[in-house]
Amino acid sequence: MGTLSTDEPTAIDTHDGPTRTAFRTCPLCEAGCGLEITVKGEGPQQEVTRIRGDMNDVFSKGFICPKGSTLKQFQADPDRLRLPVVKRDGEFVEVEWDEAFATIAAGLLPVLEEHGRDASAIYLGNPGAHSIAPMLYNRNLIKSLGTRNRFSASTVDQRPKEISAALMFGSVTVPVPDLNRTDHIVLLGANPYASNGSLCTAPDFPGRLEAIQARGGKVVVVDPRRSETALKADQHVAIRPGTDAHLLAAIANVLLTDGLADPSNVAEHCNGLDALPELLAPFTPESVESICGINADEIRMLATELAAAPTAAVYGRIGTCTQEFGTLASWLVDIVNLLSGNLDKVGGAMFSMGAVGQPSTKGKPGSGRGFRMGRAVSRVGEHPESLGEFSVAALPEEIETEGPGQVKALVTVAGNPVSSNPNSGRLDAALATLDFMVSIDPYINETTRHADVILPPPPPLQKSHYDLALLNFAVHNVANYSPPVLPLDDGQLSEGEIMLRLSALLDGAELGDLEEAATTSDEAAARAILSAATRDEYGNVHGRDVDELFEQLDGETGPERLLDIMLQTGPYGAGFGADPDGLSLAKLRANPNGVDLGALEPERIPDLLRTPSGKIELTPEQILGDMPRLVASLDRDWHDSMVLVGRRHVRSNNSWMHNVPVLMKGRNRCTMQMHPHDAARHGIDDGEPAKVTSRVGEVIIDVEVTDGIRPGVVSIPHGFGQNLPGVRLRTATEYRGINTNVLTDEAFRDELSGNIALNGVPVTITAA
Ligand SMILES: Nc1nc2c(c(=O)[nH]1)N[C@H]1C(S)=C(S)[C@@H](COP(=O)(O)OP(=O)(O)OC[C@H]3O[C@@H](n4cnc5c(=O)[nH]c(N)nc54)[C@H](O)[C@@H]3O)O[C@H]1N2
Ligand SMILES: Nc1nc2c(c(=O)[nH]1)N[C@H]1C(S)=C(S)[C@@H](COP(=O)(O)OP(=O)(O)OC[C@H]3O[C@@H](n4cnc5c(=O)[nH]c(N)nc54)[C@H](O)[C@@H]3O)O[C@H]1N2
Ligand code: SF4
Ligand SMILES: [Mo]
Repeated sequence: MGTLSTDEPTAIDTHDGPTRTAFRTCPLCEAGCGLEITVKGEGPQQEVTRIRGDMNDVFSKGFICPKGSTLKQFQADPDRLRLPVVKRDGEFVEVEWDEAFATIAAGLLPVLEEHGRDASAIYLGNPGAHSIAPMLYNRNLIKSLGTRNRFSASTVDQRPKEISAALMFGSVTVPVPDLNRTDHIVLLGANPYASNGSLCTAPDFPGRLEAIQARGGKVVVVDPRRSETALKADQHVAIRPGTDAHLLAAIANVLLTDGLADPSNVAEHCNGLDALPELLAPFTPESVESICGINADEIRMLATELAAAPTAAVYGRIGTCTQEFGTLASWLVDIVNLLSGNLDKVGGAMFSMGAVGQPSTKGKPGSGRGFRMGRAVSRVGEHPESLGEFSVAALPEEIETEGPGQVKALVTVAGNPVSSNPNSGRLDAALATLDFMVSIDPYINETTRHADVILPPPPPLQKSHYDLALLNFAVHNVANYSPPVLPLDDGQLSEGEIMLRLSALLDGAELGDLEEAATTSDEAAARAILSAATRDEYGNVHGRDVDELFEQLDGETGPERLLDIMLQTGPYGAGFGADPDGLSLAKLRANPNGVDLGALEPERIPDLLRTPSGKIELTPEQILGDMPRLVASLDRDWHDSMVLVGRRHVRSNNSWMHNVPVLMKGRNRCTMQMHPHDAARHGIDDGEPAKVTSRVGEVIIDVEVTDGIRPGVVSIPHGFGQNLPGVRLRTATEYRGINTNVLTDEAFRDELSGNIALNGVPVTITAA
């Protein structure tokens, strides 16, 4: 464990002067950069005058991207909702909080009473993973709503990786590339120069890649596009979309058949090692080369170099997840890391240890109940559940299809599924038919325009922050808490309070009692976490009295109280006095630039395993069950259609930062990239519009002709196309963009996980 400073903060200068400096982790992407924020004035007159990278942040050390400083613009955005809005005669009207909750009680509760709880659905979006209140209180809301129809952005994102990791290791414990120490990295389907990384928390990911090169290592990028990251890499492998599983299976096969595999460091903790050669035998470099569009010698070389490098890590992200063979590709990333001798080793694929703990740090080390999925199926399409949710593929049909359990009411929290989910035209139409919809969201956008009530959370500068989820994927162990930079406005509710009051309403509390009921359920949440901790025989407060511990939490309430408990009972925790040097919220408050908890530790296996066998399951039955699909695809004609993939830009963040003028300046970024050969074949010139058609939809978009994309592939970024009736985003709606998810298809998905294949979508293109 690293050093814990107990010095009083010197930089947070909240005393009487007119200018002070505050520190806050940026919540916009997974990098979690530290921001240094200058605030002028006092009381309600306070104003943020400057935001820059925090040079003293223990993790980001001053790094910041163009989005980080725009928290100020977000705060000031006149389109951002300050008060709830309710729809009256088709128009949104601003109301006080009490009236908003009364409107929900009058509109939502009767629907639930008449049709039952399963006539509702909930959709949880991405910013909820970057915001402390949804992280802590989404579960209350889910429980209070009491519906089986639970959805989130995870099934248009990382669900395949969560499943493959949980099947192998027994809980959602995802290895991350040891960026800081590796000699060789292969990135598949990730463009950290734009995204700043994902399922791998690493502020200044680009700088960390350049440092690998500077120390004589090699960076290889596997991507159908010559992305910003590919441009800087030592080698770019322009793979055909959707064929990463084929490539990785062939690499694993070469490691096995050429005697290059050396999993000795973890072999004794593995089940299924012996089965791998036969399972992977169909995937030779020769059998996959024309499918992947990568020649067999290059595939062999990728394998040889992985084996030969002193340390190496393979990292797969969104391109490997949101595709047809997402779970197999995700599984094979870890198989290749393991076979090349790099799993759980310094410089290889390692495991983070977040300070709030995770399933792999709780309970008995070395084994557990393991992971189960498919315990329920959705009503209409019989989509299997995973991690308590159904695939978003099921959402539109659950709303459209009559019968008992038809979804008639929807709650969204930090989500914009009309923008982010597949076949968005269908979902958009379905949402218009709902009896009632509530959104916790700061904007009236593509999705929330269908809501009857929108409850706006305070903006980031007015709320506290701790990356509960993302620090479990960090390339260096750190902990960092940020208090709100600015106080709440008069009468404004915190996001936690909004969520708890909505839960209380759903639990049957009277309108006049919501505040008190919220307080009670927040206390119950704190006691529940304490109680679980005292029951953990291997934890640091085992056997202690919940009341005694609860008394010690004096002073903190809400998310802070829950966070304090999690920190104190976590792997570095103070344990309510058990270890005076350990972590607590007080310690984090005293260290506004974060606490360094040290480099990732090797040899976490077998302790972190939570499989019933106490082994890494290399060939779980679900994976074996999905392999025939991959084998069958070897005989498919992969050349018969143009396919669509996505991309991200550093100045854009999914669907919801397009209202920040400073980020939207410059040339149109919502273009379709197309190779010159394809453009010529289709008779389309650079800058001209093209009509793109898929099974489910059609768009017209400007073409950007570039040799930076594989022939046969076109790329359109997601998150654009705000220009719909009723949307109140003045900058975004003026932008020349379209929603690519009009084209993506809920029927085209990774069958095992239900994750949508947003990449590799067959499309037809004509000049428009
Ligand atoms: N074609 C294509 N589609 C994609 C992707 C792709 O690569 N290609 N990527 C997918 C991925 S990885 C993801 S994660 C999803 C994202 O999908 P979603 O999570 O559905 O959508 P976002 O665009 O992130 O929209 C977030 C919403 O949260 C609101 N919001 C912002 N901050 C807060 C806050 O602090 N609290 C609350 N309550 N609300 C807030 C915003 O106003 C917005 O309405 O999109 C997916 N869709
Ligand atoms: N600036 C910015 N940063 C973001 C976001 C954002 O919208 N903007 N979103 C955040 C979110 S929610 C997420 S999940 C992360 C995602 O972070 P990343 O995983 O890094 O996602 P992208 O930047 O979209 O890069 C994905 C790359 O995969 C390639 N690709 C597409 N299909 C395939 C395929 O079949 N195989 C392979 N090998 N490659 C393929 C694309 O060409 C693209 O270059 O980014 C986060 N950070
Ligand atoms: S990379 Fe940019 S958006 Fe992401 S956390 Fe850092 S400053 Fe924020
Ligand atoms: Mo995402």
